[in-house]
Amino acid sequence: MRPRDTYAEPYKIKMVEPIRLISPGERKQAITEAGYNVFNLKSEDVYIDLLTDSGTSAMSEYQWAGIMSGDESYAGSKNFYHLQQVIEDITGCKFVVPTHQGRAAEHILMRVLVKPGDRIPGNMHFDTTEGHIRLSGAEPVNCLTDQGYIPGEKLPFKGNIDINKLEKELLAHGREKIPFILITATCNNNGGQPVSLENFKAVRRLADRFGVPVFLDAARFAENAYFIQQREPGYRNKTLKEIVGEMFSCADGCTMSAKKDALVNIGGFLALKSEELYQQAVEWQIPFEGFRTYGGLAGRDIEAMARGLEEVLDEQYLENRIGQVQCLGEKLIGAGIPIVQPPGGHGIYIDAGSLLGHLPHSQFPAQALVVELYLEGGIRSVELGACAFGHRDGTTGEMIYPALELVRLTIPRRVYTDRHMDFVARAAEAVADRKNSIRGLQLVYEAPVLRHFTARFARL
Ligand code: P71
Repeated sequence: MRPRDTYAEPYKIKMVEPIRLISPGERKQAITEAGYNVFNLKSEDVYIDLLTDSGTSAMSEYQWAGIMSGDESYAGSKNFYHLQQVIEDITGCKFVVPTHQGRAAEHILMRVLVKPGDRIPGNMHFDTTEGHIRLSGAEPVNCLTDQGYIPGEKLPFKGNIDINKLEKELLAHGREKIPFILITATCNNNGGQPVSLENFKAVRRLADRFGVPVFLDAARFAENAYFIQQREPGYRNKTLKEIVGEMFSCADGCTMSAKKDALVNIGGFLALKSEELYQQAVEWQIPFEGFRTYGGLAGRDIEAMARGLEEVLDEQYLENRIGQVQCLGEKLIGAGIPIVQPPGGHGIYIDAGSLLGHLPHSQFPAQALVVELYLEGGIRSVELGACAFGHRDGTTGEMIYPALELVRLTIPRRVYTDRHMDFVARAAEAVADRKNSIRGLQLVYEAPVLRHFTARFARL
């Protein structure tokens, strides 16, 4: 990876979307009316939107040109065949089930393979995956290495599965209860941390011993491959395509939210190596998503997805992408702001529990920081702490809090420049400078499930 100041973005800007920083008074009014929950803000009241990297990418001229060649036939659209060819070329999976987004691919995979009482081990399942596993009556089992949970631990592959934990799980429950293992790469929930190829291979060997298939949650597969090329001994001179090929050689298929590394605003797919499984998947795809060649998407969206997948393994694109995230991380560290280390692929996760050490979990320190970042600079970030992950004990009703109080600054792909990132870093620094005067929040409304999307707060 070259130093950030020795190169510039590998693209120039052809179209711009105006953004505006509304006044401090207007921001105060907007966040108050939003019940101190940034999900309730109008995006026009946001200056720099770091809520998610999902579906927020800027498409290229090649993708936009593809939009104009959408074949909107109900069956047999040429765009589907293009998508299939690109996916097979990258992943070796011959069979492609397009879906409206990633969670729909998860839904179909669970319908086909999971029965009540099953267990699905992985490094750390994403929220929607965990939701679908539970909806199938099965149990998600996170086998991430212990170091993966420690924010300050600067290891290269903190997304890795602990092979001993996985082996114990396989020995205890076996193939009868474990329909597959799922590797999420990069691992979103602990900071966008990559999985090494050594780990992929070790999981595959272990899975083979027990006759259990391996699937990949490939939402950020290209970013993961870039980290392998940069960090794993022996891969510096391999192309990203070769590395991705090796990653997928360890898997029987994947689910994909194309809203991330396929550089599109909507879309997803399930890709499979087995024709038999594919036939079963189509039986669920048709009633829930649509006919097998469009799966809930317009032909033009499928074309943009195929073209995004062709573009995302460009080394200069990934260097700039990962470099931008890392650069923001270094600026925050320089300002004394604690973050999850090392910076991950798609965002910076601020350790709000440690920054706002005077606020207990019950006063939502991460959410308080989200609010302050908005008030300071119109920046929208997302809370991954007591509100998103806290829940009540089934019997005692007592609150159980997560170990970490994090705020994610998620960077959309090809959207913001380094000057936007400088602005974000300066705003975060200004908030950190007045951290001791930041007050906590109190919940005034919470939904029974997924409360962070609709919660409302009051300031203490
Ligand atoms: C992110 C998202 C989007 C999101 C989804 C749900 C709640 C909040 C935010 C989505 C992922 C993901 C991984 C690893 C599957 C999905 C679902 N991430 N796997 O990080 O990160 O994909 O949204 O297309 O259904 O903001 P989908």
